[in-house]
Amino acid sequence: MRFGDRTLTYRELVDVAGATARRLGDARRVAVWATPTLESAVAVVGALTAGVAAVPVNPKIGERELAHIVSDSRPDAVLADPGATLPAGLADVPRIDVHTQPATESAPTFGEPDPESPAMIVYTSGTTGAPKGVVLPRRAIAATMDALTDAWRWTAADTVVHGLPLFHVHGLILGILGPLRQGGTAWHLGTFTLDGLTGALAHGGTMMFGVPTMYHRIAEELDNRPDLADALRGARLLVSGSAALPVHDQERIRAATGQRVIERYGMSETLMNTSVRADGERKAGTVGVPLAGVALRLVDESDAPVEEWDGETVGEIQVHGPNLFTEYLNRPDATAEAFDGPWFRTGDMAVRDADGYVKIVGRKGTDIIKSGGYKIGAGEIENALLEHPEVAEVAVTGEPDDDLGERIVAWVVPAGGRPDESALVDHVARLLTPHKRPRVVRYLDALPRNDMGKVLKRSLHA
Ligand code: MCA
Ligand code: AMP
Repeated sequence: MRFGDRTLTYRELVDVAGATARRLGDARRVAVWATPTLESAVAVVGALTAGVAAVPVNPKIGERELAHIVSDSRPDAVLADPGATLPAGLADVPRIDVHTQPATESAPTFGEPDPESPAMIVYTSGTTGAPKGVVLPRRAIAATMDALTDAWRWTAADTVVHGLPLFHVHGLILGILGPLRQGGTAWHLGTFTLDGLTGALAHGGTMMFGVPTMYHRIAEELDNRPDLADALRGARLLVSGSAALPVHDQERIRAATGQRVIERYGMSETLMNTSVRADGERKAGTVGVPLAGVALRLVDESDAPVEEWDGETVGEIQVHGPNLFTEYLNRPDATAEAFDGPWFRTGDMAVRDADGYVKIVGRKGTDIIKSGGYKIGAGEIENALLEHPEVAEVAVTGEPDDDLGERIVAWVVPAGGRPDESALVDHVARLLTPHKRPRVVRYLDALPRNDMGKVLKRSLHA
């Protein structure tokens, strides 16, 4: 495992993660202050070793969102880099500093916990309310990893390079645990930069994981960066996920490097569902075919299966398989609503080609925004803005953005005079998290509403 210049061999990781595991005692659940550091990765491997569920927490999290995660998940401790300053919202949670110096004591042995026991709880936004804790059992993580091993011809010879955050499935489960499952190398860049990426791919990286915003930034720079183009050309596999990769960016990367970036499609609740296979046809604009063990169907509005594989008939994607989560923590109502029998309702709308390739065409509702690969619920931002004294009414939408995929727009009816845009932006960043801040604020005298008083979001952009 490598973060910048700091590395741990497998032998060393077993020692330091084992030492961390030993300190967890009879904890049931621990928070991990998920800075992009070796300490965070060791904390998660330590918790997994001990069979204690880990709750990764965004280190830029705002006070309201942190309070929710702490009260909802009730961690017995928080694992952190000794150098990290923790916010007041964690003051009542015992802190365990994670050390990465291999110990001299012999490694303890831990039994393998029940495959159905929770490995991780990852918080994800919904259309309304505060984020929900997705309980991921060990079985789901193992199943998704093994399906990707097959689809990507992923081996111990691979070094995965990325600069993804460690508090979501993409960066943490795929980007750190994935390489460990293979016996290969995880190389985290600390933060995503084109220089860091170029250096890592030129010095042994064989695979890259990124969100479309990262590939867009690569595509924008390729003409000026022959070193970056060379580094990408030498990689075995470039993988994009978390949001749709525009065909235009994929084409620009292919023209400059000869590499066709492959897309895979997943969700916090389902881990990975589909992928273009490393050894399959690399069709642009599709998320490939269902992974081994994953059953996938499209359904119409009455949940009846759409049988056409004609590339035209749109349906909602439903999935089931060993890759699925167990439940939303403390939310049996939301868990029940998310399923149709064994089938999980993804809310993603898609078509299927004659050869089975899935193409995502949109989402069921307007209230989920994907910005920079982060999933953001319009409702949580609206609630935060309504707490601002200068806001009378508000609607939040996403609109297309070349860099972020979608940018968050807040449509505000002021309570009195027009509030300062940066005050509203900072208010959201402080309460929730910086990546949920509106990128644009537009002021209106009134929101368009239907006869029932419901805001007509689609007509806002018109
Ligand atoms: C800006 N900043 C602020 C404010 N404005 N901080 C406080 N208050 C403000 N008002 C700070 C930010 O915190 C950040 O700090 C810096 O300014 C730049 O912010 P931003 O413009 O938002 O960042 P960016 O550089 O444009 O980020 C683009 C990104 C990022 C790197 C692509 O969006 C990203 O990492 N996305 C990955 C999302 C992801 O992993 N999603 C997976 C979930 P600083 O510079 O210090 O950071 S989906 C998933 O897991 C499923 C299973 C799947 O399919 O993968
Ligand atoms: P999250 O809940 O943050 O895990 O985000 C999951 C959502 O990301 C999915 O429901 C999709 O809407 C979206 N997503 C993930 N991968 C892709 C992809 N390759 N193409 C389009 N959308 C994607």
